[in-house]
Amino acid sequence: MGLEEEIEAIEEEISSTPYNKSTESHIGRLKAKLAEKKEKLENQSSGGSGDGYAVSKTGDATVALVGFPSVGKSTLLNALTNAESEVGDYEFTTLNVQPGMLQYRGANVQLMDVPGLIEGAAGGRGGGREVLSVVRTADLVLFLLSAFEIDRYERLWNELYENKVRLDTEPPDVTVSKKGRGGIRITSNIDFGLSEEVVKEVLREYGIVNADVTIREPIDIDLLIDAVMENRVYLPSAVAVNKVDLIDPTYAESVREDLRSHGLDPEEVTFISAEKEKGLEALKDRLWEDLRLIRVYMDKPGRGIDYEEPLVVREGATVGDAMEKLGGEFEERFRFARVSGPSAKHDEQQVGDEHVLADEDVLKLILRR
Ligand SMILES: Nc1nc2c(ncn2[C@@H]2O[C@H](COP(=O)(O)OP(=O)(O)O)[C@@H](O)[C@H]2O)c(=O)[nH]1
Ligand SMILES: [Mg+2]
Repeated sequence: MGLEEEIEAIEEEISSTPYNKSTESHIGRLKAKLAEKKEKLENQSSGGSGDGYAVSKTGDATVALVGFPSVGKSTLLNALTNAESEVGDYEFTTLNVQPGMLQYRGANVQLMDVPGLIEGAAGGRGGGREVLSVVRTADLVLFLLSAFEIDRYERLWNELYENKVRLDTEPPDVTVSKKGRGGIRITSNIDFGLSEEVVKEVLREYGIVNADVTIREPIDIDLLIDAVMENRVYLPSAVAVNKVDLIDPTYAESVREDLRSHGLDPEEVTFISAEKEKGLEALKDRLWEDLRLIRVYMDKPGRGIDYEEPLVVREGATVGDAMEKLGGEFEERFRFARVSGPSAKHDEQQVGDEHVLADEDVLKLILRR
């Protein structure tokens, strides 16, 4: 039996086995085995070369633009960035990854237009694997949907899930520290929803026989597998609905209904027309928010405050992080900093490198000579 048949057989067995306390361990083992086999299949079909799609990450953040062919990805990229992406009336106009740089509030946000993510992409068909590898390295996934095909959201989401991209969720709060001996010891203050036997079965399936396992939140088998496997990526996502210029006002409510029926809140979605350049400011704003970027204006000795080209860092960044982004030498010569603006108690507050910055702070570094 080939790998693909083995995978199918396991999938079949899982779906035909009723889930209850007595079958839980068995299903746990099957799911672990399935994840393992899929991994193996992927490594086989990747063939090692991985050519052509290595678009390097540059700028302050990267957004992967994900959508079916012809939803308007190239049109949007052209409207938002300096890239020239081919726009076509037919499917598959974008065959390669197209990067473009969006300048917004002094930040450089790299937008990646990736070829249509089609069903089966996670299995390696249609260049989907390369698409997915680009997505995995992004800081945010932007789903682009056509107003007329909202239902495709689920298929896109599933492709990403299959490729171990977990959206809008934190890693499961489970730690597994492998040990030399002592068997598997499970510690938890809560009823985490699985029997200890299942946890052990799943771990054993991955060759873990000695470990301290701490479970701090309710989990299921899939989350447990996520916790054990180290190759899951956790990304935020946003949704834009394109081609709204074609929507008749009377049809708008049915689009909102469509969104709700696919688990999307219409209030959280950005409605745009890439072609008519409508809604693009709201979209940029949305990306900015979701990427959690903040601007820090540097007060440079002798040159004053640079409001033109802010240092762009992530929310939660400290003075130390800012220095790291500026480049090495500052950290070594750092004495203290003076901060004015939203994060400061008063103007020119003296702070150390642990101080957490906020959007539109003014930062002056006081360095040793
Ligand atoms: N009416 C309308 N057409 C659009 C819009 N955005 C894209 N299109 C058209 O949809 C087709 C496919 O667009 P394209 O950007 O190539 O889609 P891609 O395959 O996702 O890159 C082209 O004919 C575009 O002109 C829009 O907002 N409104
Ligand atoms: Mg295109």
